[in-house]
Amino acid sequence: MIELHSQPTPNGQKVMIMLEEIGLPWKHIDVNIRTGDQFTPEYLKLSPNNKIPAIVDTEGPGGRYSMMESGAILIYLAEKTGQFLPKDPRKRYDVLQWVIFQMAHVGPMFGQANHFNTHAKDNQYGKDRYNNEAMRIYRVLENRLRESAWLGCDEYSIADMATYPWTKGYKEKGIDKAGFPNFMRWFEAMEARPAVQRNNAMAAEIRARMSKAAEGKEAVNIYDTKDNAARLAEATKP
Ligand SMILES: N[C@@H](CCC(=O)N[C@@H](CS)C(=O)NCC(=O)O)C(=O)O
Repeated sequence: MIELHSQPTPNGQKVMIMLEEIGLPWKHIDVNIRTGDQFTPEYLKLSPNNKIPAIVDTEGPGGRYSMMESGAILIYLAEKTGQFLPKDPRKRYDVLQWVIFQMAHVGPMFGQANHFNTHAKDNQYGKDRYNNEAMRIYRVLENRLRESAWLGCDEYSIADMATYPWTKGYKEKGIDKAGFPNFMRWFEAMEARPAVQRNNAMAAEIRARMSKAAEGKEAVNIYDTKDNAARLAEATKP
């Protein structure tokens, strides 16, 4: 059994898609980062960086095994099941490059763009820096998908699952078929997959359940980095 300790943000959803694709038994354990669940001592044992997602594999290497970092989790699940990370060395390294591109660029830069657009609207420098970078990254995706059916290689892989949830806001960025035809072909192919459709439905259900459970609880400002550092220090005091 795989326990996914998470919330359906893009980083949480990429693991949900993989779990739906591989068909291992799994369950979602809600960790609400808006009410500070990521700072409990129990959760910090799974994810010392106080971020979601984390998994626990009750039948991992040497027994119960936990891990953090969504890219590492995707590679782990691919290797555990022999699915969505090709065995052929060239294809395998191609897929790993694009998984790491997602982890190093798509997620962090799109995340910063969302942050400045939503929480620092007066900061023109921040908005320009990250919105421009997000557009450059969409161009990298378009160029890759012009030469390759899927992001990693000619097969659907964990690179596609890692990237898709981060690109759901493409319309707000002005991305369309005229300017980004290969990205759009790929995005539509992603949304045609039953596992992706199940993820999208489940993500909405889990979000509703978590919002209800959070009613009346005090919120944590996850954008207050000073408060985050203090919470981590307090939770992990020797
Ligand atoms: N590189 C990490 C990033 C994880 C991450 O940033 N998670 C966010 C939600 S998408 C989070 O848990 N934030 C809570 C916090 O900052 O306290 C991964 O891919 O797993």
